[in-house]
Amino acid sequence: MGKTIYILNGPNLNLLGKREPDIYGHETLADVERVCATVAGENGHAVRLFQSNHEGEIIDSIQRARDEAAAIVINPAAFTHTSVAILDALNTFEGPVIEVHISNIHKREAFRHHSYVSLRADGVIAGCGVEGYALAVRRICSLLG
Ligand code: DHK
Repeated sequence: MGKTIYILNGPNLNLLGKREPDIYGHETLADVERVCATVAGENGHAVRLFQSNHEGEIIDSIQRARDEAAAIVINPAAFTHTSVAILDALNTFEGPVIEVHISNIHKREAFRHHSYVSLRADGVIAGCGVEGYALAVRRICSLLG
């Protein structure tokens, strides 16, 4: 039976396509949603994409995922490097979690090299542009079977 995959996005990703396109590219979050839905659909699953600039709202969506989703793809954006609360929320979720970064955070400033979320993530994709989301959904689909 088809399952739901949550695609969660942190601060400033609502500006994807307009924000620092040299780093984050020209595609928008709507493009990300479309590609993720296609990959999930090919495997009989569905996606729900959510973005917030507010840490608490991301935590609320992770808690909702406990009831509504079989897996999570998350780009926590800047909260990657700061949020123990998002890590704690992800630790309450039982399904697979893949962490995505559009840019290669390891090639950037030192403060971006550490990720709290990686302590929970089953896989991490960085530096593949927005294509990283599709790769993450593909991986989730093979984990879900
Ligand atoms: C997005 C952000 O907004 C940054 O704060 C992260 C991440 C990197 C990305 O590459 O998708 O450091």
